[in-house]
Amino acid sequence: MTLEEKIARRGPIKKIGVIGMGYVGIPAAALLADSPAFDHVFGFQRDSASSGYKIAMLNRGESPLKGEEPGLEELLKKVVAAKKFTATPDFSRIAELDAVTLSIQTPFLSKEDLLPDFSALKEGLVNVGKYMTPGTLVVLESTITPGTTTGFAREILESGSGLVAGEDFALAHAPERVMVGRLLRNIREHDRIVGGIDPVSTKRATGLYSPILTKGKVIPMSSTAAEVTKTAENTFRDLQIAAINELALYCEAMGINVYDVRTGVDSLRGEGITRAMLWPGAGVGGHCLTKDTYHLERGVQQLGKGSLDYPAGEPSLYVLARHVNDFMPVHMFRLTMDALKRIGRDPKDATVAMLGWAFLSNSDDTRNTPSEPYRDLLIQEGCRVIVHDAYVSGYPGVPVNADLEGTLKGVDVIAIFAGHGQYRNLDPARIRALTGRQHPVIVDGRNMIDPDAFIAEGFVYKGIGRGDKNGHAIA
Ligand code: SAJ
Repeated sequence: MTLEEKIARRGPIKKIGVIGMGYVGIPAAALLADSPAFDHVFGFQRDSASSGYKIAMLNRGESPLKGEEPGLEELLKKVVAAKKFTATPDFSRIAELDAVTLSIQTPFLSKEDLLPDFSALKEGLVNVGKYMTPGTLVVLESTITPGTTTGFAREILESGSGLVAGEDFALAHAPERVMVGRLLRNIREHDRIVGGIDPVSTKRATGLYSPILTKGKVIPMSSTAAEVTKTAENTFRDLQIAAINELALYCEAMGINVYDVRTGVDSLRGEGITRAMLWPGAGVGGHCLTKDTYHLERGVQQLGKGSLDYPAGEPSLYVLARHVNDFMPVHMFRLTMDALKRIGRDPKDATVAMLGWAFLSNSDDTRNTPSEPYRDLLIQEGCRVIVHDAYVSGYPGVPVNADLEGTLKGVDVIAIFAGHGQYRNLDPARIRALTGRQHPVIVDGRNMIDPDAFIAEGFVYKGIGRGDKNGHAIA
């Protein structure tokens, strides 16, 4: 019997499992459970010391995700009350399911050696392989190295179940494309890349996602093409950010304002011309752009097997982009040191207030925040550093204050690292009074303030891309 026949005998997908109750798995499970197309969704979460607490919270209809996620709490309450969603650590329930998705973190152990840490994903796959039955659909939503779905994922599932992918069960990659703060909207409205290991698997996976898409549509392709699509879209975004960051560094060196240049370049529109210039800044953080380039690099190394034709001795453009973006917190540090030199302040006697610890504006997400390397450099230099972020309730080893004015009292330097709305209305006179300094320093890493207003108030100003202001006369 072919896989198609086994799936036809099983009938439409009714019972689903989502492994990994995090930023990707929780909203996906809630939307699938809320769909009239499906009967029940299990959210699988290991009952570990660090994250076992999520199980009870979810079964009370509460979201364990920090930060604003519009509509998520209401939806969880609804599907729990309707008995359509259950969170559980009991992986044996997989035996009764038609489809299982895996949304598990895939960080890197070593970016230099392109060595990802797939241990959590492999553990999830082992659990699926142990209990899955013929005709089941398995979908990887995590961002993975190209070749993973047809590679170790397939092997682990086949050796655990004794079944054969493409004959006894369907297997696909349908990468997540969510951003914190708009998880539900992104899943509903973004087009969904669905890549099966074969057309039958693609068709079965399409049946899983179509019912929860409102504006988005399914874009079918092979599983490897889907893996490259996801890693490439983040790599290209990172490259675009590196391009404008490099331009910002050039503009500083040439004494001009990168935002004038950006407005100019951006004005060439129409006739299919797009000059999509993104925004320069203090760095690139998050769980995605900071690693997906390395998944792509690893993929071409593994799948390309030496057949890549590329200029000899030249580094990968994408990895170079990573290095430029990783340099931006270092540049912020150098701007800070320059400014302290201008006022003759020894860094060992200086107090720096960092505004923003989250990697993204108006969010509480601190994964791979570019604020951390900057803080580390300052501390190495002997500076005293205090951090403000109204969204972030805590961070291991870094006290984070919610009181802005309290944070600014008696400091020498204010460094803006996140684009939180609160930092757009900073009042130069009030802040200067709080610092009690004649010439406080302000380093703007997110183009949040008007340099002239602060310079006129006696501040020493530094800004990413502001070569027109960074050498200003001190008032
Ligand atoms: N950043 C800049 N300049 C910009 C845009 C962003 O410096 O013009 C910085 C941000 O401050 C942040 C980092 O880059 O530190 C990442 O920002 P982001 O807006 O890319 O946020 P992510 O990483 O949460 O979201 C990305 C998105 N990918 C793409 O748009 C191609 C999102 O759609 C993905 O779902 C997400 O990665 C993911 O999960 O892969």
